[in-house]
Amino acid sequence: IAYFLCCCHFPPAFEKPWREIPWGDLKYVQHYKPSKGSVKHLRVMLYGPVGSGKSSFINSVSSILRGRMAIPAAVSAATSEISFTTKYETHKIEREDGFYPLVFNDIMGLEDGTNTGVQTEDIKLAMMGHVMDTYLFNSKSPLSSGCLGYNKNPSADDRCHILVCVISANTAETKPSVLQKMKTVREAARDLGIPQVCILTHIDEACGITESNLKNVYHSKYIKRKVSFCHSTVGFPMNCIFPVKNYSEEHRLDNDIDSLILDALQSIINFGDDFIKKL
Ligand SMILES: Nc1nc2c(ncn2[C@@H]2O[C@H](COP(=O)(O)OP(=O)(O)O)[C@@H](O)[C@H]2O)c(=O)[nH]1
Ligand SMILES: [Mg+2]
Repeated sequence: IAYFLCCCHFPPAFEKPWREIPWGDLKYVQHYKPSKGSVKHLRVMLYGPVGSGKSSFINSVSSILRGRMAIPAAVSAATSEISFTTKYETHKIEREDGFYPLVFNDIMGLEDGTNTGVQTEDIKLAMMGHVMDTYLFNSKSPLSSGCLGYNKNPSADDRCHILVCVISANTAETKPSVLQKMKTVREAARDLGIPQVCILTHIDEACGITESNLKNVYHSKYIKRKVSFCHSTVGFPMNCIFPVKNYSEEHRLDNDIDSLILDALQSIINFGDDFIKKL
């Protein structure tokens, strides 16, 4: 159906890709160390609407780095409207000698309405490192100083070093109230000087020629339109928006899936590390 839609509305493909097809570098990610010795790990915070693929992105990165499928973060059913992740949890990725110096926080999805989903106030506190690991977000009342789960003196490791907005290329449109919440989160990050990138997920489901061959991603006019949309509506520079396909139903690793994710991850690490240098 996606292919049909793509084809009906406009010719689906550019002859020349509009961006070079990346060959993400696994070694770069595997050998990364925060450039400041006092910082144990680079902390990546993911936010975005429910079902956009935040947990799947963490799982995908984990699988790629471990060289096999891994399921550390619970993935919700595709149709779920209510967010599944309510706990503020740091996801670490194992390696032979311990853990990678790269950790992820998947905050509860941003939902429609004011009393559902995680409150943007809580997201700000989390970015500053004030939310303790395993804290259960309460969608009715934000965390405040003095509460259990409030970290009064966050270390450089507790802070978020890069914010990643996760958007699905396969949803018709994001509700205005959710867009508004996303804007608030971005503005808070901007005020804290935290760098930001955007990943555009579900590119397989969204576009037929990309689904049939992931190498077509930068040939697809449909995906380019989605990237331009993120640029104009959400305000990210074009070169900070990365189309990816998360692992969802595959049983084995795939080079093309890995490449796109590693390409995004390399920028996530570079920008995050720039922030660490300034701490
Ligand atoms: N086809 C496809 N499915 C995806 C992709 N990313 C996530 N999914 C699926 O979308 C659903 C929601 O993903 P999840 O990671 O739980 O979203 P979250 O709410 O943002 O954490 C799950 O069924 C995933 O398997 C993707 O890039 N392509
Ligand atoms: Mg999730």
